[in-house]
Amino acid sequence: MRTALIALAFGCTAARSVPAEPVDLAAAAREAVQHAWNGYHRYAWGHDELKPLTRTARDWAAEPLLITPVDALDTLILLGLAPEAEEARAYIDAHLSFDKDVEVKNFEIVIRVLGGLLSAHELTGDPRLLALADDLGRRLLPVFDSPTRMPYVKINLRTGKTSNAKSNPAEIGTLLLEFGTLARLTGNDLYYRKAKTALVELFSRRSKIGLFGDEIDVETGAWLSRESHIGGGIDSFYEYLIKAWLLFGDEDCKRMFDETIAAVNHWVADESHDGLWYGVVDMETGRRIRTEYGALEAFFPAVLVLAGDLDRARRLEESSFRMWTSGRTEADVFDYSTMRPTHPTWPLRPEIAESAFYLAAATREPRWNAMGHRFMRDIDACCRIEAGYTVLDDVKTGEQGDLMPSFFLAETLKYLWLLGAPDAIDLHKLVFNTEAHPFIIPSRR
Ligand code: DMJ
Repeated sequence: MRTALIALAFGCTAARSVPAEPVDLAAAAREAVQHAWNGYHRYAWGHDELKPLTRTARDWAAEPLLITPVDALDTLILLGLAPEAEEARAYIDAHLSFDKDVEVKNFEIVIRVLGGLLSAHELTGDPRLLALADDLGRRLLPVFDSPTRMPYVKINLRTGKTSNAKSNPAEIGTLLLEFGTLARLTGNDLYYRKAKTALVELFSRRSKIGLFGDEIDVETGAWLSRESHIGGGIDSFYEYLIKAWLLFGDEDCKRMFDETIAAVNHWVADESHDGLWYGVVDMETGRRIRTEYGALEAFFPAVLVLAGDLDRARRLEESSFRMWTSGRTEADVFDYSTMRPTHPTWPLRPEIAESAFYLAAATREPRWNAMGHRFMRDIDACCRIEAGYTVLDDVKTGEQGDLMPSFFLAETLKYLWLLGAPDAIDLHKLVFNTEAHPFIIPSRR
């Protein structure tokens, strides 16, 4: 509370003295990882996430699933934080169990926990991490037992009881990288087939103009919302179509991606407001509904880079950066016709840094690294507190909330570090899942 008041009183850039240019972005991001990890370690160890303002812990359900350590483990490994990584790995090995009477969101558990276990297994060779992933994958399989074979939203890890048929393309179509990698590593092809079938079923429900809504009933297959965009509820579905092709060479996914990206660029892209943006349109008619973009949408330049469309990728990242610099950081929802936030929260999201990293890797242009400096500086100024980093409840005032989401360690700081150390990985040899967990491309091992 006190920190929030200080930020409000002085504006968050004045709340902490900030050097004009950090000397080294990779070093700054690595130090930030250490600070964030220390806060989690000190105040929330053994729990899912840290609440850094109150220095307490948050669990997603009645029993913790070690979300932060699992999500952060490959970041600790990649950044060379060996003692921290070893402690996290050993703790996960000894304490993580999925035999719990808890209901979880399939999508979140797949991208953060299944993804984190699989990438950490590939990086360390630890067989216990693969055994945990296999156990989790088996427990999650009943989600696909709907009349349409598209997954339910929630599942009880012990009983396998599923619930919530109201889903969306992101939650249905962001499973193939993890289940496919699990299939490859275990030899159990069922994992691949279930996730791929769900993706194909979803694709078969596209509108006549090739667009998808942002809510669908997985029991009836009927669309519950006709709003089409590149933001939350659809976003990573696009990402997995092209990444499943890159990771597994799946040509069906490439065909689905090519058709979809053409429709999105035709209908959803909006060049009428000073720069390239992507708004919200009706999936059946293409009629524009809102001029809203936001922090989640900022992942799209990365997808455009993977698609080889550097022109759109550059222009959209420049728009995202204008969104960022119009506040203290970026907003979750931003109206690009007024250049004002319509939903001013910012939960330490990674997407804008992720896209800057892909652009830097593809073009080697220094401006993306310069953007990374700005992101790191603003995050330090607005979100860094004694116990870690915390979300912003209002990017206009700098008012802080009380959570350090696990993706801040898994993604945001990893991508900032990579922006500063672009040669640390080879993007031709691995594919990042939507939570920034790297999977090795089997044909390039
Ligand atoms: C992450 O969990 C993933 O990047 C997901 O695809 C979208 N939301 C968060 C980060 O913003």
